[in-house]
Amino acid sequence: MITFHNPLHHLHAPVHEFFRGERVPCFEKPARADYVEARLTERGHVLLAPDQDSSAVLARIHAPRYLQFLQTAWAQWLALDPANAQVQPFPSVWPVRTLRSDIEPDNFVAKLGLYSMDNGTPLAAGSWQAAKAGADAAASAAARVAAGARAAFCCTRPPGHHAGPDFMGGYCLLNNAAVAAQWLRDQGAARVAVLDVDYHHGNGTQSIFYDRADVLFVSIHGDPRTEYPFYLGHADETGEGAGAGCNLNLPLAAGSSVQTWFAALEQACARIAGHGAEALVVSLGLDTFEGDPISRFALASADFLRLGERLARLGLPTVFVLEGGYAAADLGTNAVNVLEGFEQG
Ligand code: OKP
Ligand code: ZN
Repeated sequence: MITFHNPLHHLHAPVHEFFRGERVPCFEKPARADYVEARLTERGHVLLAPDQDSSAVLARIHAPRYLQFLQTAWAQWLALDPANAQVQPFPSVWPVRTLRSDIEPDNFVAKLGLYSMDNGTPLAAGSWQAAKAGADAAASAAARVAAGARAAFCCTRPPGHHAGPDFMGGYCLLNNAAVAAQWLRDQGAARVAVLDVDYHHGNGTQSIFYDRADVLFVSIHGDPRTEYPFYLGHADETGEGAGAGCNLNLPLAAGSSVQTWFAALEQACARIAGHGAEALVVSLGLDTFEGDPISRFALASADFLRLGERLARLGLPTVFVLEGGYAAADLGTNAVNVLEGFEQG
C-alpha cells in the first residue's frame, strides 16, 4: 500500500503523563510508529516522505490562535525559565462552564489550559514540528487518493482524532483525519465519510464536522460513560444544522465481544454506503486489540485482516490514518493486517 510516514515523529517524545494521579511513562511513544514502519518495510511496503504542505487546510480545520499557540508553545515555555527545557508543561486550570474562553490569557499555563481538554497531552520540544509533519503526511496520502489511487496509509504519531477546532487532548495535537477529509473535499469529492475505529471516540473529528453535511462522521468506540473522552460520543449525537443526520456514534460497553464489534462495523458500513460518500477516511486506531493496555475490546490480530477486507467491500477510495494503539510491539502486525486485508479484499 502507498504509505506516507512521518520522518519527524521522534521529535515528539514527552517522557511521562499522569495516570490515576501518578506520573507514568507515556503510552503514546515513538516506538509505536517505529514498530509499524518496521513491519511495513518487512512486508515490502515502501515508506514515502510527505510531499504536500497541509498549512492551508490546517488553517481551515483549526482556529488561527490555536495553531499560533501550538507553534510557539515550547518557546513560550522556555521563555519562562531556560531550565524548563528539561521539564514537561501540563495545564492545571481550564475555562469550564461560566468561564471565558474568548480572551487569551497572557499566562502560559492558563493558555495551555485554554487550548487543552485534559492534562493527558504532554508537549515536548519538537511537538509542533512532529505534528505538522504528520498533518503533511495525511495530506500527502489524501492527495494520492484524490489523484486516483485506490488507497493510501498515513503512518504517523502523535494521533489526531481528539484534537478539536481549538484544543489538544488525548495525545492529539493536529487532527490528521480531518486534514485528509478536507483535502479530499477540496480535490473534488462531493461527499466524504470518516470512519473512526479507534477504541476512543473521535470527539475532535466529530466536532470539526458536526454542522456539515459534506463530511459524514461514523465512530465505533467504548461507551463514553466509562471510557475516555467521557464528555462526547453518545448515540444521540446525530449532527446539527446542515449536518443534522450526518453523525453516527456506535458506543459499545467496555468489554464487548469481537462479534458485537463486527456487528457495529456492519451498521457503520451500511450508513457510509447509504450516504453516497465518494471517498473514505479511516481513523485507524488499533487499541481495539485484546492486548491493549488502556482499552477494553478484544480484537485478535487476525480480526484486523477481516476489518480491512470489510472496508474494501465499501468500494471507496480510502485514506487510512493511524490513531491510537498502545500494545506497541503488536501495532505493526495489526496495522499491516488491516492494510493487507484491504488490498486482498
Ligand atoms: C488516545 B487515542 C489521561 C490518561 C488517559 C486518555 C486516552 C487517550 C487515547 N491522564 N488518556 O484515542 O488512542
Ligand atoms: Zn484510542
